[in-house]
Amino acid sequence: MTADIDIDGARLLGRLDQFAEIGATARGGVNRQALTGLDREARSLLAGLAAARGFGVFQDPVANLFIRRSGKDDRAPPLLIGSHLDSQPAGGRFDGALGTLSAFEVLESLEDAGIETERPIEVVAWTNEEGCRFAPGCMGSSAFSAGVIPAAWLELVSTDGAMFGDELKATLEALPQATMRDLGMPVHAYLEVHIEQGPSLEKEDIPIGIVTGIQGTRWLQVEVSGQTAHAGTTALSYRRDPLRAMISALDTLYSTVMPQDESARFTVGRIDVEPGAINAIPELARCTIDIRHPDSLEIDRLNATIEQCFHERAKAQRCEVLFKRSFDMSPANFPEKLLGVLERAADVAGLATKRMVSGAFHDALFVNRIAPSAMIFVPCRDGLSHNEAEYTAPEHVVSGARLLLRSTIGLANG
Ligand code: HGY
Ligand code: MN
Ligand code: MN
Repeated sequence: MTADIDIDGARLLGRLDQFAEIGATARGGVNRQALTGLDREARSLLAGLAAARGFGVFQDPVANLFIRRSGKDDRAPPLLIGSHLDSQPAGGRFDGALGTLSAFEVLESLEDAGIETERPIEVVAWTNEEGCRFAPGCMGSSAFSAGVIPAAWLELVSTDGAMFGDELKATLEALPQATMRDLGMPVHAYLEVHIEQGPSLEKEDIPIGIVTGIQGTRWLQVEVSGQTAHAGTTALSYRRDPLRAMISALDTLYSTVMPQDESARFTVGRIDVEPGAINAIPELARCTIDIRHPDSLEIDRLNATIEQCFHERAKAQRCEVLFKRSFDMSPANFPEKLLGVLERAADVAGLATKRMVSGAFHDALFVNRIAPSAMIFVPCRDGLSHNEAEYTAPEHVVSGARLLLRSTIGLANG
């Protein structure tokens, strides 16, 4: 009965183009950051497409968006499929949108084929997966799985000066047609299609990655404070320059962390200095640090090394240093049972697969805390992501959605 059902590849590719116009950048990427007007525009577009197909549209208090297709047993916990619609500031058109729109394509294909599933199926677009406008990342999925929105989030100020609480309220109000539902619910299982955001599938010419787990991530906000003073009249012995301390610490960390451990990732994504005058020694130097590792003990060790290095270099410049942890995601593995479902479905679809760990974090990690979850990776050109040149070939877009359709039918009827 379901052997002849397939996704409509042209429709899916058209949807990707349609959503890529929302926040399109001059260099072919998207800047559709979480809880901005553009994010709200993308959510409204998806909600409108859903309503046009007669699907239910829901949102929860952290603005996760759910598109529901009923099942024979409508009281059964739904199968969730989806990803996110928010992007990086200089992001690509596939990161997040591919998984969300592939999931919507699955609903439409089931509807077109008139196939009724045992369980309801819900497409989900998680709020603020990227975490770059408001840290932490995965706010929607982590609040959903924890069943609570941390009160501190409401006071968070974004990189562009907005308050999270205000932006969340505006986002919820921008979708009056969505039925509000409580935070969290029983979920049968969760599947997410995503671009690999790394080079291995393309290098090995394999169309599908079966993601066995996700490495750990920790974000630090570092602030070094010294004394602002005149650039021309302040001799070296009088200077307490926080930027000098920061650059010295970062130089050591860049030269040691990744060169000494090829599994470690150390990234400084943003630096800012106050007061920022050309002729004044800085008072404050701030930077963000993103550390990743498959082993959580190594993340702790890296964190300690970073703090020690900064404290030493700050002391040498008679400065102070403060650390704030804005995101902490322990590594996790997905259940073998679900990996097998994906591999068998890929077999039937004639798609070669390889198992792999994700270097990027994803909402699936948090959903996996309350329901068996798994991810399907598709190749992206040169492994490039979080870059406007991010690209996945149409045949890989179609293969990922096709596997999602097959796995969804199996899980929604199993
Ligand atoms: O940063 C990440 O790993 C994800 O792509 N937002
Ligand atoms: Mn993503
Ligand atoms: Mn991303």
